[in-house]
Amino acid sequence: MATINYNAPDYFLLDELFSDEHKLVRGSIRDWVNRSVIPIIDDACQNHTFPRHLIKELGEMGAFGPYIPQKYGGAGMDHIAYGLIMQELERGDSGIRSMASVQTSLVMYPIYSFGTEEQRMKYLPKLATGELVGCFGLTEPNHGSDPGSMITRIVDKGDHYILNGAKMWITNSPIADMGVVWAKDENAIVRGMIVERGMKGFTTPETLKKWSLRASFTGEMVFDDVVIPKENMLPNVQGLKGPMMCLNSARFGIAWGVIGAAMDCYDVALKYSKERIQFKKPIAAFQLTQKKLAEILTEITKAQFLAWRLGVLRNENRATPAQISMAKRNNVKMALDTARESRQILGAMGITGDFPMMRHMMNLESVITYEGTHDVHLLITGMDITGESAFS
Ligand code: TGC
Ligand code: FAD
Repeated sequence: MATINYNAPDYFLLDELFSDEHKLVRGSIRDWVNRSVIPIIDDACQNHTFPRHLIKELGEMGAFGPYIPQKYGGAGMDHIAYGLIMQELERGDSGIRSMASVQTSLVMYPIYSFGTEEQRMKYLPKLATGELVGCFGLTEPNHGSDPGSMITRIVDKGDHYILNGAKMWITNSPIADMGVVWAKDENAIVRGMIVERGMKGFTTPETLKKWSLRASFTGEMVFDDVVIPKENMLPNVQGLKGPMMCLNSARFGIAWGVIGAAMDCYDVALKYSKERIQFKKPIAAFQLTQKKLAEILTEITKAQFLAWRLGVLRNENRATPAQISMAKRNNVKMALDTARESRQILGAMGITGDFPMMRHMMNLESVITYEGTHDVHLLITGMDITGESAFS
């Protein structure tokens, strides 16, 4: 069943808190998702491929770098607009949202925040249109939750650097034209740099057989004595805080995005429950179905308010990393629980590709793992409130 007749749940009239610009951008992305994503997304997932023709359309829709200034090809909008775009894209599929959030938060953001003016002008406008696709290399085969222990290294050779190492689980690496990569220098300081496809010794093998985010490319980044020109180094940040600041932006987008997946599941389950007759009654009339629907809507509503308040704070440059962690953790778990519960309302029909629940549920298993696992975010909250780090 296509979800084009979508009724977005807004139980507490949150719409009244959004500006006309917010509603306009949300509406245009929602229409685009109805038109370009919903009709093809199940096939794309079944075929384990990202619908690459959507990249250019995403660029035209302003989904890449919405908060980046217009001078660099972005839309110069605020963080709530970014969040709403992520929400609408993830209603379509987490893989589509991943494409846009990696391009925005993990590629455009670091080049804008830590790059030179030349780097900004060279890459950002083309990333904004989708002419260039980027990726972000932080995780390594043996260093996931603990990126500070990374072993990928750069060595300064005077007029260039030599990069050696490997990154794993990298969204878009198999199709990316370039990547923002994090590696340690001779002094064990984390540095960010731009690596381009075609550089000798740089390969991006694809990760296959995923049961999650099937409409998204994932792969490795392997560096074997890759020559990195000096002008590709991001000069304006050093240390782990560089990649972590990118993650703040991406986690913020996820906290909003997953609400879209949950809203989709709720809307489909509610409609189905009114149409499906068992024991001569719509299943919506049974108390246990009502309990599921009422609890789902309650949790969606709480997540919507958390995201909205986080957006206000981020617009005022007051959102802390720990607040972002809490919102990412809470909202992803809410969306995963919603996908599971709403799938049950559909009974056997819920396991088919005619409905979106299983696809969202499988996608959300990645979302609850990447950008910091559920438990890592709990420990970040624990550290913030106790002042004690459970990591080291
Ligand atoms: P720790 O000693 O706590 O911190 C080291 C330095 O980093 C700073 N920092 C932050 N700065 C800004 N924002 C944050 N959120 C920050 N978190 C830490 C910190 O202040 C310190 O700075 P300085 O100047 O004092 O040196 O670091 P730790 O080694 O103990 O690790 C802590 C921990 C667990 C919080 C962190 O490493 C973590 O969050 N781990 C999870 C890793 C993660 O999220 N990886 C994501 C990879 S990218 C990805 O998944 C993309 S998916 C894309 C998609 O498809 O959508
Ligand atoms: P591990 O760190 O090995 O963790 C395994 C388990 O141990 C988890 O349950 C974790 O919570 C737990 N654990 C670890 N440390 C602690 C602790 N201190 N206390 C308690 N429990 C702990 N990375 C990128 O850099 N770029 C990308 O574009 C990217 N895209 C991704 C796309 C997909 C589809 C996926 C699945 C991952 C992607 N990642 C990416 C990697 C992702 O960020 C990591 O998978 C994640 O950070 C967790 O690392 P790990 O898988 O190595 O798990």
